[in-house]
Amino acid sequence: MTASLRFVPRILSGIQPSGSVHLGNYLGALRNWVSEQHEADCYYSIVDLHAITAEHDPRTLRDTTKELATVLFAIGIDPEVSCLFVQSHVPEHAQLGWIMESTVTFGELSRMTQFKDKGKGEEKVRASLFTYPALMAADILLYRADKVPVGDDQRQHIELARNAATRFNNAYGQVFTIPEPMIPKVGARVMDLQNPSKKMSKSSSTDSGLIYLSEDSTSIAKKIKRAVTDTENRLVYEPDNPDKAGVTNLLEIYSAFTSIHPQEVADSFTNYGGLKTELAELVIEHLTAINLRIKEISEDPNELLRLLQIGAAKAREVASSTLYDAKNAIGFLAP
Ligand code: ATP
Ligand code: LTN
Repeated sequence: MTASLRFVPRILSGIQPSGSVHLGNYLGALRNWVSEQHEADCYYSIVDLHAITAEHDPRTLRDTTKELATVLFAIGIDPEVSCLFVQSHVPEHAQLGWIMESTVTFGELSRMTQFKDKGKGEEKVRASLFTYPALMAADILLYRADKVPVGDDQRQHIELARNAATRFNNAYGQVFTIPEPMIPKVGARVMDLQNPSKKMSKSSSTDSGLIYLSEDSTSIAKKIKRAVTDTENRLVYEPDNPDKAGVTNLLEIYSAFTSIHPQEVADSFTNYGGLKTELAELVIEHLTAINLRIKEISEDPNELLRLLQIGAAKAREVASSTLYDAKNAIGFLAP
């Protein structure tokens, strides 16, 4: 009898411990991390090296790293199935990061829109914010990942990782797998509730436009009720109409939670108030369950650290083997 061989894809993704997890992270990326666990060989990283590309406070970084690990286990990352690790526990990332900085060009990095948005041409901006996409390429290529689940804002970075892998392979030999982005159809870009022309972001200056995964019900209801819409009170789904950005965002969040097409959601409500009330109920129902798990996991911090150590050991097995191949291909003398 011949065993049927099924190709199991490798997945790698990352999230920065730079603030609390919000609905954009969840609907754009993290939900997929959970659902992919039984379909693929998954490696998920809390990318703390990326979190020091902007000004930061060391104590806060340690706390948000633990908080993020807790949230990831709470939403359903299963340590028995997937590998969840902290990036700085796996030193191979920084080493391959340098090799990737020597693979991509200044011109390519200069074209990254995220740098242009966050760096704003300021003199004080950290050099690592500029080179960060090279480190992100290393994060992905170390695991020879086939797919990378991310929100739409990361599309350009994945393209850079693909170009870097192709260039390296052509120059020095086949070492890396060329990764594909995995971007959800709905929820790929959740917008700020107060400023719907901007994506919901941890680094937003005010948090009234963000819904955090650990937020309480009263505050969620209040934020959704106050979400900016428009003065027309015409409930239609017009994703390309910038004047309708607020209501489009609410319809798309509703759709992401229910799998009902945003157009159909729009047809089923007569006014913004009704849509907001039901959306708030949906979000609260979903997040209450996650919050209960967060509380349970927070009761045993040592267990959390133990699970992260196991994750790092598993990640290093794969990462060290790829790094060895890359160093050898590029011409470094083996010690
Ligand atoms: P910042 O906005 O400060 O850069 P962030 O909120 O984007 O931080 P990250 O750690 O950079 O958080 O992103 C984690 C994942 O969440 C990435 O895959 C990213 O694409 C996704 N993501 C972030 N914001 C959104 C959003 N508003 N809508 C959909 N996906 C998002
Ligand atoms: N750059 C990403 C976070 C990130 C990442 C990664 C995502 C760092 N390394 C590897 C996917 C794969 C961000 O800012 N959201």
